[in-house]
Amino acid sequence: MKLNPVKITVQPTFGSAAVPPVANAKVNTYRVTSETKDGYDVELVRSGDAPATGDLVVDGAHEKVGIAVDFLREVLGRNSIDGKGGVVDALVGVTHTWAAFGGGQMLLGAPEPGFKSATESLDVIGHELMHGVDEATVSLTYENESGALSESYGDVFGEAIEQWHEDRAGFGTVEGARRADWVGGEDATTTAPFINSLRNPADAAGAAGAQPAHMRDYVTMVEDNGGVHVNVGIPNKAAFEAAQVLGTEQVAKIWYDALEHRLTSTSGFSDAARATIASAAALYPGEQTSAAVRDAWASVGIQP
Ligand SMILES: [Ca+2]
Ligand SMILES: [Zn+2]
Repeated sequence: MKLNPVKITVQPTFGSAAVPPVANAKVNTYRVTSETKDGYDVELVRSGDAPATGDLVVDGAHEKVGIAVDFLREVLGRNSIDGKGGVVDALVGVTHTWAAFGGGQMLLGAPEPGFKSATESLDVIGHELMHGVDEATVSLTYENESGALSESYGDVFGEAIEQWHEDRAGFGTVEGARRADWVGGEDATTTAPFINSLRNPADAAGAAGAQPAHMRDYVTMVEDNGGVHVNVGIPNKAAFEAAQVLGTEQVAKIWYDALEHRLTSTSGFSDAARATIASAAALYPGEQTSAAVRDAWASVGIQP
């Protein structure tokens, strides 16, 4: 998959740390004006509640990042990426990536062959924003199983944010989870129908190719940080299966609780199974919910 192939660190020429936190975290969107040896020079093009600029790239970035930040607050009770209400910086016109999160910033580049601007795609923006939440919490090591988990958090929450925004009534229901697309990047691709599929990971059309959907098909490889965009299909499928039984809202809350409270930077798939089962039991008393999570992981060959 094409999203965030590398962790990128940009030395900003401005400092969001200098901006005091606000109750409802706001988004500042900047346009890159020139590249410097340390990063980028930028201009502020839309801030907070300012009206649309009419520039589709600027407005697409600003509004979609805003939706994702609203999701963090309203669904997960998390105040911004850093959990402290910090302003979220989005940069458009970045030259070295299509879409990534790095150095505390959302980085959005130009269209590429086969891809429109990522600013057209809420699930892609949600995916990248979740890398920011991962960085601010567990900071999953970006290789092998822990790296694939980081990718999966991006994919699962990209879909959850999209479902919450597009089908609010269905978000908390099993019916909603069943009718959701569960494919990533469908609004940003021009040749393939989507980048990846949580429902059928083998259908992935991203750069990394088909993804496994079961631990017996785990791919051991050196490239792609140990196949983080390949083996992501396994935890993605587990989350998808859990949502078919519990609805997407519960899965989002359970997976987030595990990230916030139970995972460590070196956690693998079994750890994630154990953590999400424990989070399910903590958030939803009774056996049913945690059993559904356990069954979902078992269906992809992962035992806690
Ligand atoms: Ca989608
Ligand atoms: Zn990613």
